[in-house]
Amino acid sequence: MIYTVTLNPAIDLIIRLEGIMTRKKNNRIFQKTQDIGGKATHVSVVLSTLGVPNIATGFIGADNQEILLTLLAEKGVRCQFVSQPSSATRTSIILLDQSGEGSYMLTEPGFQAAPETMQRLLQFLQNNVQEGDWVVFSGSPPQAFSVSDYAALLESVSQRRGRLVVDVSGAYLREALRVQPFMIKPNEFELEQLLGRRLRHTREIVWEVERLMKQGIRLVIVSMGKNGSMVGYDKAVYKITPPMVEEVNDTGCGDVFVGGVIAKLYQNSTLEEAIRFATALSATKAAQKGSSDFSLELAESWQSAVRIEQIGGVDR
Ligand code: TA6
Repeated sequence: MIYTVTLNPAIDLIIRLEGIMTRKKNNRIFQKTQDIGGKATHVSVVLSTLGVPNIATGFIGADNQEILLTLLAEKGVRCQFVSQPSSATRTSIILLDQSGEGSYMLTEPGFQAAPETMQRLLQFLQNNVQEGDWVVFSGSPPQAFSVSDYAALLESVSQRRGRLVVDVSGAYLREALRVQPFMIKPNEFELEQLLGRRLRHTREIVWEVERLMKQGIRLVIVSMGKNGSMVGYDKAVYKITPPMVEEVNDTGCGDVFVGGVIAKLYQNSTLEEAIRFATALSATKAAQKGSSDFSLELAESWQSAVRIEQIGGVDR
């Protein structure tokens, strides 16, 4: 079983504007839609679409939970969130104009998780996670969520010999490295934040991927948007180049990538097969209007356009 943990889910409000967004001008909206947000929720959408058994959990604000739970149910996702009373699940506003330059994302902080809510999630993981299960922590924790609480959730999985996947930033990522997750997926900025310095050349990223693998992280992925990703696995480091696509909405591409990698590895594909598929699937997400849409059909045909080249390795 795979559990996806979204500690701060969101309802994405996708707003599409006529023309190019301009200050001091009436920027007219021509489309407004709601979609799934919060990162690990997107991973569950990919897993459910591919028929991989998974449960979406985490925290959810009771006041408006039906909106997100309905969106997830429509995508076939089985949910067991910890619902916090008198709290609202936040909104992430995704602004898209017609410049083709990518989205603006405006995210609310969301509600603070009460101690009782945290304990309920911890109890859920302790009662359900079994050896060999995957547990995916993806997305920012709620405001004021302590690093020690985050560590307690990770430890509860490690103690049950679950396979940890962590896609988070800052102090939470630093804490996650301590329990040696199976997989991490920082983007370039999050990796620089972790190191406290800029990474100006590809070679520097390769070195850091090699260093993280030496620290015991089995699968290190550094996502680089439309420039693809750097992947470290089994002592080798690969540069992954995605197919070129006409971008409609870049929101959620990283999460679809994570879902694609996990789904394929769970189904015993090789790493190359998993990365090739996930890169193509993530590219199809960029070509869709929503936050959680992608195309399996397009991904199948785009896989051959994904370039994978080894550019480093721990023993090279
Ligand atoms: O990665 C895409 C996305 O999940 C959006 O759907 C939006 O909800 C945002 O990221 C939330 O990011 P955060 O890091 O605040 O959890």
